[in-house]
Amino acid sequence: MHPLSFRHSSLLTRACSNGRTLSTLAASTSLGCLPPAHSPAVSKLAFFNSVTGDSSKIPSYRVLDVFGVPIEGAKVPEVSIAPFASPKKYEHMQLLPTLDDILCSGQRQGRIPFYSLTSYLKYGEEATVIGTAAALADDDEVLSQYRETGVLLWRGFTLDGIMAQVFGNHEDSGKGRQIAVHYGSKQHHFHTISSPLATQISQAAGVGFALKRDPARRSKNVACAFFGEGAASEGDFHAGMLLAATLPSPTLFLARNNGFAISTPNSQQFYGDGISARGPGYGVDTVRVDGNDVLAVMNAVKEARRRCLEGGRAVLVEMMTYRIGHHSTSDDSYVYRERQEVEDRTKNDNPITRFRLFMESRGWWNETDEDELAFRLRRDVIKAFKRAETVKKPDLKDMFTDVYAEEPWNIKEQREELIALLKKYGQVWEPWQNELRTLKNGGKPVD
Ligand SMILES: Cc1ncc(C[n+]2csc(CCOP(=O)(O)OP(=O)(O)O)c2C)c(N)n1
Ligand SMILES: [Mg+2]
Repeated sequence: MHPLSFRHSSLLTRACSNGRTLSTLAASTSLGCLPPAHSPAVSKLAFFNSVTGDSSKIPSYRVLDVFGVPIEGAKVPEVSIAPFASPKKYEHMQLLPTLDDILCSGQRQGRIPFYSLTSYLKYGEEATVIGTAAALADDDEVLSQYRETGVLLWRGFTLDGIMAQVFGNHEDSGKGRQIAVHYGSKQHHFHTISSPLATQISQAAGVGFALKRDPARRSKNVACAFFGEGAASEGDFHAGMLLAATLPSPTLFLARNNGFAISTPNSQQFYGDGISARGPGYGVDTVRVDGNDVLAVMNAVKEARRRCLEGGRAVLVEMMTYRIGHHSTSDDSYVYRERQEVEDRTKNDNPITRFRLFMESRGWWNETDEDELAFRLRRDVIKAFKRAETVKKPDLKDMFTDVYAEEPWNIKEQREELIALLKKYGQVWEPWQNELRTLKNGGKPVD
């Protein structure tokens, strides 16, 4: 589809939009208008259940077809004309499955206790993440779900930083207190990930409002909430959209619609036309985009961001993709979907292949580049993995700090109990002695 079109409901727009068409309609129908909605009165009883106004599905904006060829009328983003910009995107897209491959193997080997929820595993949602990262300013505030590690890496967060978090060693800024893949970095404007689904969506509306109130950042930065279509079933989605639409605030809602919420397919998640259909309900400019087309995602998010800043209000982008990997290391998706379906999607609509074909057609990439990249990424990820394995775990006392300004009685009680246990077993019981040796400061002092 071209050009890129953000839409309110055409049905509602036709009927009466912000009073603009009110006088014309009122004059032509002479039936009046219902305050306060400026809804023109009509004599024909008609129900509606479509934001396109004609019951058709909301279209998806696309630049490249599945063979990496720009579709007729599509605008190839300027930045990709520069040969150096596209390989950067491609490298980051390739880094994600490399990272997942090695970390998932590490989890299976028992070298890390848990690796979950990033799960690109093979190929999947790289275009949604890297296309967005490339379209945002590096200091836009990002509140992610858990599949958006690529944004952090795009902004320069290091592989050592990733590994420190996953291993929970003392170099982790969260001091090893978060579950794996729950990254966060103030420096990279990436808010620490929370496990309870959708909390980031309403928080983003608050962050957007804070940006608007800050003279130094007003009209310069947006707050972005990434979320899956499953998370959009939570009340927080509706609270966040309503808040950002009414206050209003420059908040960019980025839905990754990948077909599943763990084992629950889309058909059991919603009955309407995906997540896009909900945007106009909140008066929010909305676009649906082919999420496996990195250039389309980049174009759409750039324009969405521009609208956010210009109007100081919310915009919704729904990125249509497919979760190729299992949900996490705790999931076997072949229990609830056909292996063939996954293989077909991998083969026929692969975001990495599509972009690679595009770059090759421009003469920016070839087989040698591909081999060199694969070798380099694997080498770098393994090196960071092995290094993190040798780094000490955080100081034991960090377990009790940073959450409360003043230590509450129950935390004090737990800390004192640990001190007593350390005195009793720490120097004499071998399993404790071994464990304490892996900690910074040998597990001392706790008090
Ligand atoms: C409030 C809450 N309910 C349930 C879960 C368990 N859970 C973790 S991920 C997930 C599926 C989310 O699906 P979606 O938002 O579509 O994201 P995807 O994994 O597909 O990227 C569920 C149900 C949770 N973490 N929090
Ligand atoms: Mg999903």
